[in-house]
Amino acid sequence: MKKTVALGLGTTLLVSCSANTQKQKEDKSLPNVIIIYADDVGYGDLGFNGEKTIHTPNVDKLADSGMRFTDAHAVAATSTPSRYSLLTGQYAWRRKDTGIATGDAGMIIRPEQTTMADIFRDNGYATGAIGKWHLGLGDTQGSQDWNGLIRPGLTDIGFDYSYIMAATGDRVPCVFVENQRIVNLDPNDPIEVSYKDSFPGEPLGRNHPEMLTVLKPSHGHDMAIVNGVSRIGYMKGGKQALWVDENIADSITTKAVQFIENNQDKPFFLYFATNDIHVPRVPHPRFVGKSGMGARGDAILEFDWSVGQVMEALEKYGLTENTLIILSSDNGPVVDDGYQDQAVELLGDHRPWGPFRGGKYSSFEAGTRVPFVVSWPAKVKQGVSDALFSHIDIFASLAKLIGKEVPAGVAPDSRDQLNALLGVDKKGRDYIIEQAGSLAISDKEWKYITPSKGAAYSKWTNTELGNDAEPQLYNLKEDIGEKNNLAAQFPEKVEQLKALLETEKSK
Ligand code: NG6
Ligand code: CA
Repeated sequence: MKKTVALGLGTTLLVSCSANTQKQKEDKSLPNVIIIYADDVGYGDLGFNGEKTIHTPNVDKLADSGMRFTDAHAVAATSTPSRYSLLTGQYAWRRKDTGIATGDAGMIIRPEQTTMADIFRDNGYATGAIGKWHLGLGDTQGSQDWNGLIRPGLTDIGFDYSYIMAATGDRVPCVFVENQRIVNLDPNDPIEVSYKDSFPGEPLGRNHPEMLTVLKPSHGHDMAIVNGVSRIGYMKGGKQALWVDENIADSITTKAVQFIENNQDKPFFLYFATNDIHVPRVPHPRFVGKSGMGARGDAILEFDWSVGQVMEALEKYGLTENTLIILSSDNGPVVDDGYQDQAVELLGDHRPWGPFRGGKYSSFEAGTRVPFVVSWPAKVKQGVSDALFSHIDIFASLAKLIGKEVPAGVAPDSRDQLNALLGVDKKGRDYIIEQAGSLAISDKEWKYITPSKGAAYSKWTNTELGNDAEPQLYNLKEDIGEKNNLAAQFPEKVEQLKALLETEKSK
């Protein structure tokens, strides 16, 4: 953007740098913003939360440099609804189509919606999304042109640059998509993707266990075979474009570092969503065996390495001081999520869920209470905050930070909690809503989980899902492990939280 500055004596000077670059240099309140969004990393999976069982020096250094939160929550206990809510500021449960997405889902966030990235872009920031996407691409399920420009795509929802995995590591297509085109695709070997029908002649995990030389499923994941690992969904062709699982962290981290390098002179917003530690966990050989905990622990070390690379890049370009980093996870932890990777056998004393009950998929606390760090050396003090915080508020808080008014109707559920985010207000929200099999609401002291007909326990993932046909009420102050259901003893508290939730639902 060129800006004409009027000088005295009628002279005009053409200033070739963007207005915001200048603004940033003068005004330290306009920082770069990076959201490092881990996948399935639990509250207890990182060293800074007191876990002595795993060594995460880079993440711990980041936590030491800023504010560590003890009561911060992803919006949901699985990926798609959490990510949808984070980027749009709307609770995913307001929409029916925000459950765990297939790899050929259409764009769940529609171009006409205003995302967090739009807010940054409209304010002169360079914006990028790198890593796991899992929010659909193209218009409708199965209609994408995987061999051409995939539209609509991330540029339609605020991201200037994108280098993404369409869904998850365990879902086809197993390729990177850069600026809406599959990377390294040979036009003579077009790619086909389906979540309905298998492709004749293509071997499937369920029929060819002998081809599963890298990982075998423990449940599900018995369709397309890519790199000796069977996945969810069917695909054919595109051989040259297939990612190498061992190199995913390297590939996306390299792109994140490049993005920082390319945009070092202007304010940028980077959504860096790691593949670690989601299944299939196939870390690079340099991490294999290093945690003593098998692939899951090694993937945590790989995540830590990625964080270290980002921090190093900021240091190198002199951006550490004025870059705000939010590090968190999309949902709580799971140990066996569908592959025989020895995560269960080698877990030892490690407690991915920390002191909380449940895990990924669960209405109990470990479903959404996730690691959360905010580092911004120029503004955020070092310390610990017990503020009640939800990812739903990151949208409005960051908009406030960069001085951008959120237009009416945009991010309807997101509230300005900037002071909590920056560690100044140690109280945070009055209440948060957590989404898993059913909705739960917590005012920090009390938590109410709405009755649900869902299973109480998943034997596949060995998770207590938190579902119960009866209302559940826990006192988190005295019973952090949610062991004693006090609903019968405190009916008025149940009624109060239930009414609050109903009011939110009717909005
Ligand atoms: C489940 C998958 C699990 C994981 C999850 C989504 C099976 C048996 N399990 O359906 O492996 O992919 O979906 O995880 O297929 S998330 O973190 O992206 O929400
Ligand atoms: Ca996840």
